[in-house]
Formats: sequence, C-alpha cells, structure tokens
Amino acid sequence: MQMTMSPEVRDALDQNRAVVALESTIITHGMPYPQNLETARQVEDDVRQAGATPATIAVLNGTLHIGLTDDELATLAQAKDVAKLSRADMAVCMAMGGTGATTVAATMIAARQAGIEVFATGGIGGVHRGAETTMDISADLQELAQTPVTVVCAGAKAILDIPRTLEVLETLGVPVITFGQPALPAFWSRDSGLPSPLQIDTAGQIAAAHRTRAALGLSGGQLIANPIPESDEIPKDEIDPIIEQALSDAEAQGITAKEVTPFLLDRIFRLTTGRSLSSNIALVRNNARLAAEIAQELVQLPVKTAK
Ligand code: PSU
Ligand code: MN
Repeated sequence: MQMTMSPEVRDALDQNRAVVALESTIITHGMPYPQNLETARQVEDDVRQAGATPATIAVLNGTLHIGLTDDELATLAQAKDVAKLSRADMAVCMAMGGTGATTVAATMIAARQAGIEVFATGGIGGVHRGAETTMDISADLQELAQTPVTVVCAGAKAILDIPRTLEVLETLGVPVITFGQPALPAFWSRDSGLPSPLQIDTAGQIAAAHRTRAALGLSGGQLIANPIPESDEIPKDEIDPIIEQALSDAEAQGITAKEVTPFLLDRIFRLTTGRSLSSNIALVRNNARLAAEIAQELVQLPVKTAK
C-alpha cells in the first residue's frame, strides 16, 4: 500500500502533538468551487490556530495522502470526476492508481492507519429517508462501530431519517454525544427536536471517554455532535420545507446511491441561494476548533489497552 504523510503531520505525530484529520469528500462533493477550496484552507488554519496540526486526507494517483500540500488541495478542489471513496471502494481505487476523495468512513480508516485519533467534518452519512425500501444506509455508521476515531460533526442533516440513524447507531454501540446541550443538533439547526443520547460539556471528558472505550476493549469510535453557533444557524422551520423540496426533486429525477447526498446538498445550496453554504462553512470551522481541543486533551492522556 502506498501511503505518504506531509512533513507537518509526521513531525506532529512523532512528537506526540495533537493532530486532527479532515475529510476530502466535503471538498469535492459537498461544496461548490471556489468556496470548497477557501473552506478547506480556512479549516486547516482554524485547526492550527486552535493548537493542533491538520491532516486533510485523500487518495491521489493511488497514494493515500495524510496531509495535503496547498497545490494538491487546489487541484483536488477543481478536479472533475473524482471518486467518492468509502470502505468498499478505497482499496480498489488505490490499487488501480486512481484519485478519490475520502468520506467519513474512508477518512476514519486512513486516520487510524496513520495514528490519528480525532477527525472533524460537517455532517455524517446515515439512514436515508425511505431506507426501509431502498436500504440506503451510509457505511459511515458501520465504520463508527469498528474504527477507534472520535468524529466531530454538527449532527445529522435532516435530509436523513434522524430517528432511524440514532436507532442504528445505538444498535451498533456507537456513543452519540452532544457537546454542551441536551438536544441533538441537526446540522444547520441547533436543535433537531430530539434529545441527544449522551451529553458531555468539556473536551477533556470527551478525550477521557475515548480512552475508556479502548481500555474496556470496545471497538469503534465516538460521534460528537457539536451545535452550530447561534449566529450562523438556519432554524428548523425555515430549512425543513427546503429539504422537503430537495428530497422530492431527487425522487423526481431518480437520483440513487452515492449521488443522493451530493445532489441534495447542491439542491439545498441553490434553494437557499447560498445561505446553506455559509452555515455549512461556519459549522465545519466550529467543529475543527473543538476537534483540535479534544486532540490536545488526548495527547496528554496515557493509552491503557484492554487486558
Ligand atoms: N453529509 C453532509 N456533508 C457531506 C457528507 C455528508 O452533510 O459532505 C459526505 C461525507 O463525506 C459523508 C458522505 O461521509 O457524504 C456520506 O455519503 P453516503 O451518504 O453516500 O454514505
Ligand atoms: Mn448511501
């Protein structure tokens, strides 16, 4: 397997300093150019400002990159026909010398391989609405059940079936922990209307819970739901009708499988004339800062493995 680490990330890991993994599907399939590139750079800076080293992850010409140069980031942000890689297709892409952006699942796999314990993103994949017939359930959920990385997101988007997503995560034994409030956030909105299964108010306790899972011999990671800052949120009653519209457009156009999430994100961007994107950028930055804090707590906590 071809894997390469940027010098910045290698130094940080060698010196046991905090590192935060960042995904690349959000760049290639989650936001339009040029905002995708501006955001990717901004988020890396946010991680640095918050005292950690960013490691944006992608597969470029068959090599798994842990940390991208600015040129690589700029090329990826403008590239067309980049594969969207998850657990199922990552190895094939690498073996064939292909280029692909990593989803939450693939980024977790790469982070673990590199020795990175924390990862910041916007939203995770989950149980899609209508999954009782389509069976469209993101591989992100299974990955959280087996790969020991703490993933900071802003909750699940209401394009998904959030109650069923929570049920699947519970069945898989994935802790869903909201940071600092009892209600589960829903990406653009601070409150999904559902209580969060778990709540933690400090980065230190999130890090302690991560270590305790390992000490108990439990596989898998943790999902941290970090509410979007109040000034950037789109309240639920404003975004809900737009989501409904996007979902019915997807159905009318027969969009399925991997195309569903990127299609809906693009539709919602257009229907909100860009407001969904400003919120999206704000929440990713907010998640990057929290992930950097958790990463700094983690490097101070000794690893105790299960006997
Ligand atoms: N949800 C978002 N923004 C995103 C994604 C999901 O709000 O950019 C991306 C992430 O990379 C996630 C992937 O891992 O989509 C999930 O895709 P699918 O639903 O096809 O598993
Ligand atoms: Mn899917």
